[in-house]
Parts: sequence; structure tokens; C-alpha cells
Amino acid sequence: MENIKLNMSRRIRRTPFTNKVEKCGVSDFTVVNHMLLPKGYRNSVEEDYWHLNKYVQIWDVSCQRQVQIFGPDAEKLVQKMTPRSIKNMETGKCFYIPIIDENAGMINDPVLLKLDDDMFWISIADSDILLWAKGLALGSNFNVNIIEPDVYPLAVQGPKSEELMVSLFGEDIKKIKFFNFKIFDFLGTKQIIARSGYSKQDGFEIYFKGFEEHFDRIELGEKLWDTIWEAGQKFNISPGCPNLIDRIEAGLLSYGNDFTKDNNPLECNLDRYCNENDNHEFVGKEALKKIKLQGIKQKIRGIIFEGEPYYPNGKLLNVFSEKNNKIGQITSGIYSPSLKKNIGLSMILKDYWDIGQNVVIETIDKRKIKGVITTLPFPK
Ligand code: THG
Repeated sequence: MENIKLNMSRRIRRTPFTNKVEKCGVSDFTVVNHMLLPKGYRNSVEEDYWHLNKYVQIWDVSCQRQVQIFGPDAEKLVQKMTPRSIKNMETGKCFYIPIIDENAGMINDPVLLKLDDDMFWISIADSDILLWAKGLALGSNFNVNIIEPDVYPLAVQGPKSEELMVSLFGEDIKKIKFFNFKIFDFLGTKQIIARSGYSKQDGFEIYFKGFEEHFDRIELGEKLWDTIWEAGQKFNISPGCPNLIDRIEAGLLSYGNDFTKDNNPLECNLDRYCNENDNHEFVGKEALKKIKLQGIKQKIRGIIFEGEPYYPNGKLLNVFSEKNNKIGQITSGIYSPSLKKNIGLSMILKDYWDIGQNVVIETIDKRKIKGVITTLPFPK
């Protein structure tokens, strides 16, 4: 596999920052929402992890595509898409929301932004929510306009991110609370900046707008990247990407990896975002109620396991009980240099999901090693 390349084409979309990412020495890409996502630069995942814990990084997360829902029925449609009640959601807020189908199967776990009473952005994980939203709107005769807007998120993550962002956008940056956003000026354009990001470090996401319409014949996205890059020098900035060690330690889930449409939100520990007793209607409500009544058969847990440092290679590790019943699979796992143990996420059968339960992990070469079930996020 090692030397096989991905054949690039128009279907694998570049971003406003791809030229910059390449100049910074990107070594790997993956594809999310039909768009390039950098997966690594010159450093190892572990070096990147320590850097992210101490300094600040710039991440091209443009593949977190937005589905814009605008119009008189926008709120109705968004509410129909999620079990989480958005009744009391205020403009300027971000909500993490499960999106489920008619069987209560997870079809995405995006971040929802409320831009106005009739305008929402759904910042999606890796599945085609634009089509789902259009289908629901058509089927329900809703008066809405649904597009993928000219918006490409750029994340600034790490403990030095606040100082860096203040140096560029002013003291008001400090007033943005976690999972809220405000609007800032960049070279005469309005840009949405949220305090959020796919890491457990402090950080911001700039929902960069202005790639498709050129501004004064300057590539505005590249200008934004350069501006952050130059100001970041004194904070030891480096190019980065969602870090697997940090993500797993934080218990942040990845759609398509840790869960799919075959899982319901309760199995994914998203109970607190399921207000099915609220009086709002949403797709999958009856199915979800039934599942809650019957109880779930498995859920996502953390596992700490022994053995030599584990580095993922695309293959899943089987998890067994001490009596050799198969009880799960590690869907994301890696060696944690802080815990000095291997850590992983796994859907685990009910009889074995108690914290402290001993389990057995089977390595790729069929060796059995000891593991134990833990809470998420992982205990420090
Ligand atoms: N940022 C934005 N869009 C995204 C992601 C992101 N889209 C795809 C993907 N990531 C969606 N998945 C997640 C998963 C977890 C979180 C955000 C997006 C997250 N969760 C916090 C937690 O679990 O602690 C907070 C949740 C809350 O309090 O509501 O940050 O990263 N723009």
C-alpha cells in the first residue's frame, strides 16, 4: 500500500488553502465530503500532539462543509432533522446535533450554527447532508433555500490560539465563549469566528467566506492563511490537522469510523442531545422512543490496552471478553504518550461495558493482550 497514490481529479475538491498546505510540506491527504483534508506534515502524530498541546496550529478543515438553510421554514426544517431541541437556540450559538434517519440511525453529527432566525449553517461530518436536507424540504413542502455556501473553515487550535487571534482581530476575540461565534472584519470582509474545533485544546474556527468570488484579484483565503502564519511565528505556529491522539483522548467521535447509520445516537453517548420527550417532531422520533424503551445493546466506550505502542493501519482490532466472546472492535486507536498506554474507542456489548471491566484485545498478528474499559474522555 505504502507507495500507492490517490489520483487527483475534479471530484476530489481542493480548498482555498490547498496551495499553502502543499507549500508547508503536507505528506498525506484524506478525502472528506469530496474534499481534501490534510492528514500529516513532516512530523509524526506524536510530535504534532505535543506541539498542539503547547503552542498553536493552523488546520485546513474546509472539508467541514456547510449546508446553508435559509428561508421562512428554515427553523422547521432544521428541527425536523435532529432530536436535539433548537427551540431556545439563540443567534450566535453553535449546537452539536445528531442527525438521524427514520430508523434512528445516525447519518451525521454536525455542528449547527444559527446565523439568524431564518438562516442556519450545518457544519457537517462525512456524509451528503445537502441531499438529505433538500429531499426533506421537498417532501415536506417547506419554503427554504438550501445550498452549499462559499465557506471554508480554517481552524486555529492550541493553547496559544487566543493570543494569536487577539493579535489579529482584537480583544473582542476573548469575548467569544465556547460554542459561540461573532463576526470580525478581515480586509473589509465579514468573517464568522467561533470558539470551537475538533481538539480538546482551546481554539477557534474561522468560517472563511470568499474563495469563489475573488476580492480585488487577491486570493483572499491565501491572504488569510499568510496573515495567521506570519502573526503566528512568535507563538511557534505550525501547520497541523485533527490529531488522532488528542481526538481519541478527548473522546471526540468520527462519523464513518466510530459509528455509522447502523448505530443510534444512544449507542454513541449522545443521549443529552436527544430530547424526544419535547413536543417537537423530527425524523426518527418513534424509532428513537422505541429504542429508548427497549434499551440499547451496545455503546461506545474507551479502552486502555497494554502491549507495544499501537499505530493504526486501517484494520480494526477485535475485542473479546475474558471468556473469549467477541464483544466489540476498536474503531479508532493509538498509543497515548501522556497515558503511556494504548487507547481506543469501541462499541462494546452491554454485558461488558461497565467501567473497569477487563477485556482482551487481539492484535493484527493474532496475539491477545489485556485491556480495560474506561470512561470517555479518557481519564488523565
Ligand atoms: N467543527 C466544525 N464542524 C465539524 C467538526 C468540527 N463538522 C464535522 C465534525 N467536526 C463533527 N463532529 C464533532 C464532534 C465533536 C465536536 C464537534 C464536532 C465537539 N464536541 C464537544 C464535546 O463533545 O466535548 C462539545 C459538544 C458540546 O458541548 O455541544 O466539539 O470540529 N465546525
